[in-house]
Amino acid sequence: MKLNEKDIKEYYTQKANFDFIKYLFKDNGKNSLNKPIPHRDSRSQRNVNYPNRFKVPDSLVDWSQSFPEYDNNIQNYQFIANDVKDNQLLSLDSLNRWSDNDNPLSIDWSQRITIFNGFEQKVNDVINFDSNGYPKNPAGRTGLIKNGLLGKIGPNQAADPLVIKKVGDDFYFIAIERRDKTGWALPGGMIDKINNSISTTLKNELNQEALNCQNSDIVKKNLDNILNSNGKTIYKGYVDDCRNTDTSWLETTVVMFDVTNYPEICNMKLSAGDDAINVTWLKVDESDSRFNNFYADHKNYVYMGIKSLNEINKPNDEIYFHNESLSISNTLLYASLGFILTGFIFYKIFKT
Ligand code: RP5
Repeated sequence: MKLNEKDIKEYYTQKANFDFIKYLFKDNGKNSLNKPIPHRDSRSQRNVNYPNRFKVPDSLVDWSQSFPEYDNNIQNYQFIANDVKDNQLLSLDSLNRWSDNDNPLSIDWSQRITIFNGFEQKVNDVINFDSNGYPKNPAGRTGLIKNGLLGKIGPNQAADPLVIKKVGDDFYFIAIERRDKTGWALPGGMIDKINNSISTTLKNELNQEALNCQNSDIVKKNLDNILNSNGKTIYKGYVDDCRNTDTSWLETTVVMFDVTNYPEICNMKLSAGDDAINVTWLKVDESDSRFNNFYADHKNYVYMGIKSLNEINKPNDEIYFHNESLSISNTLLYASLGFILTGFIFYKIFKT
């Protein structure tokens, strides 16, 4: 099944995410709406290690828009980071090899997955390819081609844990400051030969980036129990990551762990390690620049998590509104029936 560009665009602009931001916040979303322009970070210079990208105006992100100047110049905007080139020298079966050879024709795309509409699909079923055999970024043009800093051609799968707690009316979650100087983010990581599933990636990344310290055995055991049983998948799909290119991009699975009712987890020691230089319980607060400039689409995932928690503990006002609107429609229905019946009686009386 091939999906057309319009379907893909509709899905990846994640319109629904913005609607619930409006629903959640009193500012009607004006300040919370961190990405009014889809696919913004993927066209940015947020990653300082990236060369300049070819400028792509908002209106020409979509592949369906003709952009001859882009087509004529984009081959001059190639980038493969040295880390990737070095890794490409390792043997393909080495445990430390995470990169593809720079030859898309050597890849069996029916064995690679992309997350589309929240489901895993074969890349060759839903992704379009360019004339050189490279898969085309489903969210559109980025101003750069080849791997950049990413290992895989096409989708690169990651996983992100959202460990969240409610304190009074406020929400806090575990956030890390990324070592690559791109800001604060969820403590996620790539699924690779070592982190070879979503669940091991979630556990390993959380442990390495945020819990790089001694916690008591009881805390570790409780955390393990939560990570093993209490997760809720809140998002699966494309990530607007500043490392994306036209031919390599990130996709993630975000799993939420609500630890509000586990005081020992809420109070456990956090300590940054691995790819993180800082870690904290970050408050969901737009006036905090760490949260306001949160990495990639991660802020949206936090809001999606809160929305899902609010739905579980929803106050009755929505239900009340629903009943009220139901009773209005019932009133209208009964009034119209009454009107038709009266008309019918008059008709019968006057006819006789
Ligand atoms: C993001 O990059 C994903 O959501 C995940 O958080 C992260 C994975 O990359 P590394 O942190 O391993 O660099 O797009």
